[in-house]
Amino acid sequence: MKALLVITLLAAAAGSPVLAQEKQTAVANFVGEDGKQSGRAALTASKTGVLIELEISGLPANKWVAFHIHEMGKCDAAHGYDSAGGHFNPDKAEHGLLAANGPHAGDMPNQYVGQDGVLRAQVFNGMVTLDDKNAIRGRTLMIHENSDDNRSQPSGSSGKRLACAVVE
Ligand SMILES: [Cu+2]
Repeated sequence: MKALLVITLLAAAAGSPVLAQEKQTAVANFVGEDGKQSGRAALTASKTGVLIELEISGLPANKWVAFHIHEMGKCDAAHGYDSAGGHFNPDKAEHGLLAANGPHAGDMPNQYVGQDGVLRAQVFNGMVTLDDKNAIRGRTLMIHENSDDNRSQPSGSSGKRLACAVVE
């Protein structure tokens, strides 16, 4: 009888919306080149990947820019965000969504910055999770100054790192 009660309580806890939400969502606050907050992302896990909704201001207007997940969870503006390391690449693949032996799990399509210098996008990455296999919680989202050519090594000639956010 006691065992049955324990099982019932565990089941109730597992079904709790509060606990479920803790596992399935994350946020990331972007900092720009000057180290000041410049945007935000909301991340939601699904059965097959992670949806990333983002809005970032202060970017070069009317331009395609690269968007990646980088490996290390640190955004140090003073050193051009080198602190974030290379792309998140758990499978040791080549860089590039169109590369023969790619892509990195952290590779994602280029995004367009509007005339107001604001990037607004919803991007789905089916190669990662928030907390399970290929987890990205504790890693970084990165915007570069140029578009990614989707092929060249190691990072698609995407240039300087303009905005960085740790997934929390
Ligand atoms: Cu990058």
